[in-house]
Amino acid sequence: MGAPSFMFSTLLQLLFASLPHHCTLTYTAGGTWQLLQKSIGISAMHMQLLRNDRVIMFDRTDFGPSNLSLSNRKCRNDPTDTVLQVDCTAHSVEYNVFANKFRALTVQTDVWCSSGVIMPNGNLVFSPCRTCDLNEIPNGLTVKRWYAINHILPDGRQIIVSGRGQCNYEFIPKNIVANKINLPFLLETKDKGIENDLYPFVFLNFDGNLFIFANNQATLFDYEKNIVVKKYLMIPDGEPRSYPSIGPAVLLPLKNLKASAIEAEVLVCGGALKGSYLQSLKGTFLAVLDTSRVMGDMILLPNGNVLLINGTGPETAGWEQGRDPVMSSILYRPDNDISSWFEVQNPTTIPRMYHSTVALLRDGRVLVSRSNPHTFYNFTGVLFPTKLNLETFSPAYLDAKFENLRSTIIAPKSIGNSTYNVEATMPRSWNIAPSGFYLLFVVYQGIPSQGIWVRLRQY
Ligand SMILES: *[C@@H]1O[C@H](CO)[C@@H](O)[C@H](O)[C@H]1NC(C)=O
Ligand SMILES: *[C@@H]1O[C@H](CO)[C@@H](O)[C@H](O)[C@H]1NC(C)=O
Ligand SMILES: *[C@H]1O[C@H](CO)[C@@H](O)[C@H](O)[C@H]1NC(C)=O
Ligand SMILES: *[C@H]1O[C@H](CO)[C@@H](O)[C@H](O)[C@H]1NC(C)=O
Repeated sequence: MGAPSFMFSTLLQLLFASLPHHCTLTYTAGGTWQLLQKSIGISAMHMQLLRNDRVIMFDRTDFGPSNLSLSNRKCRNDPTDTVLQVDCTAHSVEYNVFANKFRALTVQTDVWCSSGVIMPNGNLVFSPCRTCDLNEIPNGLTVKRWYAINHILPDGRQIIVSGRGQCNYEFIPKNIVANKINLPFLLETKDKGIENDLYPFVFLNFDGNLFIFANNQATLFDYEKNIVVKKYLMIPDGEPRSYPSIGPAVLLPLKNLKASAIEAEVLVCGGALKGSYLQSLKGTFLAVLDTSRVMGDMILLPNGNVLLINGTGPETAGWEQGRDPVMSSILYRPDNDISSWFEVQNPTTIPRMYHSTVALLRDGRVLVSRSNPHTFYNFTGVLFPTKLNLETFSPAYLDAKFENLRSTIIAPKSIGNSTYNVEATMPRSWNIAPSGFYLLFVVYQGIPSQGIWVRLRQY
């Protein structure tokens, strides 16, 4: 894989999925749910799969004890914590996917409203290993950022965008001069009195620019020159999609990578009406934004479909104000005809409200955890009790009836009678796939193999 030496025409489209009013939902009752752990002791606000098939999960630390002891490890000692100054419980765990086991990790600073990204060497905040623990970097950022977003860049750096009161961005490793750079787009999209520039949706476009979506509009941004390359039309109803309206977004699979003009599409799904949170505090639930749901999670599956999972009905996002948990996940199949884009999957029994998380695993299952609309861990006397459990959703492609279609990736040497040589073309640009670890799947007739970890690196 060489250095990027070509230009694609820039054609980034926004796709707004509207459910259920504009599109037909197909009921396929696909997929199965499995409870993996009744309690992992913490409620996993953030989850990240690592290259050793372990998932790092963490929660905030400032709400008192969790349900998992730190055992003989160093207790957290924070004189400024208003709830518990010496805390000997864990707020982070490492989950071993294939052993279905977890162990406590130590997190000393409050990671509430944080964000993270895997670096090209496969490290999150630390090198994944069997026994190591989190290693915190003092003053890792130039400014304090709550609700920021990170993205890996073609050259291996990461960019961190937004944060409360921060209409700017910065890099890790830090720029030697002026690491904090203004991003006026975040200021322009702000509604009065509402911090809707938080957790913006950020994707790397194939032309090297960043696609940034905040509130109800998007821009294509050149972060090196600090210039707006393109402004997209405001979404048709003008209602907010990003935080605090909390509709998720996903970059759909890039196709025709060999063609001279490729097209990138970002799917934004969900969101709540402007002001709905404040209204709900006064007891009024504005149930009108007909874009599916809020606080859902979206995840790209190996076969290019998107799973929409978790969340609540369309009234409002955030804290105790969520109602009507949506129990059935929905599969979005972009290659289908528009009449069968959305398929409702089998429901489960556990509502996933504020702060739920999902992660795709190497075997094609989707890990689902957490739901905690409360400031504390409240297990009784509340509408939606705090969930400390862990479960998986297995999309229908994992059904036993598809076993005969499932490919197996074997070591290149053992090519034998019933095996095939598959030729894979690496993306030609680091913009499309920045160096790092990737899951590689072979998909045959929509049925993915188990993934293997591959590493793309620049020499
Ligand atoms: C967490 O611990 C509390 C207090 O010991 C207990 O009441 C509760 O059942 C535990 N919850 C879970 C999900 O383990
Ligand atoms: C939630 O838990 C906290 C801490 O244990 C407690 O102070 C609070 O009253 C609980 N809230 C409810 C609604 O039970
Ligand atoms: C979210 O995931 C949980 C997993 O427990 C499930 O119970 C719930 O039904 C899911 N919600 C949606 C909208 O699919
Ligand atoms: C090839 O076929 C033989 C006999 O049918 C079988 O024993 C062997 O395991 C097969 N090898 C592979 C790699 O599938």
